[in-house]
Amino acid sequence: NADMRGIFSALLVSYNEDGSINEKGVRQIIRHNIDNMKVDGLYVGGSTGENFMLSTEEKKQIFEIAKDEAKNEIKLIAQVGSINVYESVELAKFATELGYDAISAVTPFYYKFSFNEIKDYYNTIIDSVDNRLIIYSIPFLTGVDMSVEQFGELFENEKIIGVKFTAADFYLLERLRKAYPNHLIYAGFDEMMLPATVLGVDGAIGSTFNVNGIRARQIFDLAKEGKIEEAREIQHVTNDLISAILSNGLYATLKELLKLSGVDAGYCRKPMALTTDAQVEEAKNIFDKYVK
Ligand code: HMN
Repeated sequence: NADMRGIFSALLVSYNEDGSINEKGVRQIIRHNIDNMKVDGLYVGGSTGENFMLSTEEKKQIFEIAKDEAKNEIKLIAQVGSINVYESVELAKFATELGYDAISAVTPFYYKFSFNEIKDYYNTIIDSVDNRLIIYSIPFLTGVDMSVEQFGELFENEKIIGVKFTAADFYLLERLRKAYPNHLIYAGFDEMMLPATVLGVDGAIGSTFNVNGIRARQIFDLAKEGKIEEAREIQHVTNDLISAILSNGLYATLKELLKLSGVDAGYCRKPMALTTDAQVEEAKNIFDKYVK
């Protein structure tokens, strides 16, 4: 599974003002990631794609556009998780047939599912396809925390090859790294990429790589080479950028920054709000300072 290491952008999706998918814009975002951000792959259908607000047909359409645009230039991961596990299975089959390199699924959320139910969910999804699965763990949004042993139980299924670890728990990250040296671990918080890389992650999946992919790779590579001070300087600049983005509204600001790079990144999808004039203005300042 070493082919899946590296820097993956969590793909932003361009929506029109009425919430429909702007296909041309999505293609431009993908090209920007490949040509300018030089990413190794894309994580399609994640939080960043505003995926949990979409219909099954829309999710499929985005998987199709991404594969059609990226072809085999980079690696593609399809996030198919949903609390409707039958939808997840349908999407996993769809993405596998399209040729996606791996499937990922968020831990099922909203209801307080037991660990056995979570395990059944993952096995149901991945056993329905000839593919590999990456667990998407993001406790701050899902409320689902899993222990080292529970990850181990999920990893008993050989098709479950890793985890996207979107948490600030570096103790758990270190324990997972030690316990499962052959599984893939992706850092999920871009602002904590340096410490995660020092602890030995195999790659990173992040929203801000859509605009900051070059610095992200520098942090990753320098940290792997043990050049910690240089990596830290770039993490500092990166985090000035990320703090500014977070205070101005994450996805809206990322889209404005893309627009300033000539990419038609569109709007966010309801119930997320349309961007205000003040946000647009602030995005210009952020762009001039950190992105241009
Ligand atoms: C996804 O599912 O789209 C992303 O992989 C999620 C990714 O971990 C991002 N998390 C969220 O947006 C909740 C991060 O890139 C995050 O946006 C970034 O670190 C800024 O906090």
